[in-house]
Amino acid sequence: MSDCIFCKIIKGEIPSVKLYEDDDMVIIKDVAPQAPVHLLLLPKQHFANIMEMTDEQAQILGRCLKKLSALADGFGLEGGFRLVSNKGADACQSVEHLHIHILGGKKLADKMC
Ligand code: DGP
Repeated sequence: MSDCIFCKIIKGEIPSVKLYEDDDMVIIKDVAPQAPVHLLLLPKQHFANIMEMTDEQAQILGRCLKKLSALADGFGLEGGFRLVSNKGADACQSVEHLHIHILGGKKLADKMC
């Protein structure tokens, strides 16, 4: 999508710290980290959130999460991590391209909100 900031990051039109890339996704560092390790998993296909996800995109996302499980230790997440995907105004979603926050690198708060 031409005006989507994450599509531009995926295409390399906006710089980012890219830690991983394959045919399905990129994993980058979040520009405003909220934990010692704060990464974003960006599926390469543009869809705004899980409500807009097709069955095929759901399969791709499943592959991405499976791959993440193999990569996590290499990202400094040996102690565990939290996955968050904000959807809509109440969740304060600010970028309308589905993304999974990957948070860790310390003991996280035991309450989500
Ligand atoms: P959300 O609120 O779930 O839509 O989070 C969007 C996240 O994206 C937020 O943590 C900041 C991050 N972000 C926004 N713009 C950029 C950018 O240009 N580069 C990087 N690396 N992260 C960005």
